[in-house]
Amino acid sequence: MQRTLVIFKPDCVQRRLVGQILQRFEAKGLRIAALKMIQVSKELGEQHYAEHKERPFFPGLIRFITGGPVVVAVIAGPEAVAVVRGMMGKTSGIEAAPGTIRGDFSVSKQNNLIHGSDSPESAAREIALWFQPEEILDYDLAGQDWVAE
Ligand code: DGI
Repeated sequence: MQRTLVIFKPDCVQRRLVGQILQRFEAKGLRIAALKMIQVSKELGEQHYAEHKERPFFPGLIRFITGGPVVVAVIAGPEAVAVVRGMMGKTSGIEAAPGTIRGDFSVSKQNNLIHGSDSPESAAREIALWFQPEEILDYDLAGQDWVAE
């Protein structure tokens, strides 16, 4: 069982797509381990995207991620990091394959609806940044044996 951080970005909330996209993760057989809506501060946005600090798009990216509320989740399941990345598709919605979240709902590189951690190491860092340990729940799901062995 692995955990990954998923952010339903401000464009996702504004376009009323949170439910539809969250549903894809549930239908896949992944599990919601934590979920909340927050207004991202400039400080949190800059910490989250620290690796892009020197990139020309960084100021716009911070304006975007702080531009409206987000829904943030910890999603858990077998190989959850890679499974969620695959479901998201390429960064640019123009290049992302049909059938992926970005491929189906985005035509933008910045307004690409969703963030998913890119490695187990990033997931650990990002989950600690966005959630307190007591906000993340471990629980049994009825019928789990029918989802994965
Ligand atoms: O992990 P991803 O979200 O697929 O992509 P990433 O970690 O390389 O970049 C983080 C976010 O930064 C991405 O979701 C959108 C934004 N971004 C990345 N490259 C560009 C960009 N935004 C603009 N405007 N232009 C870019 O080239």
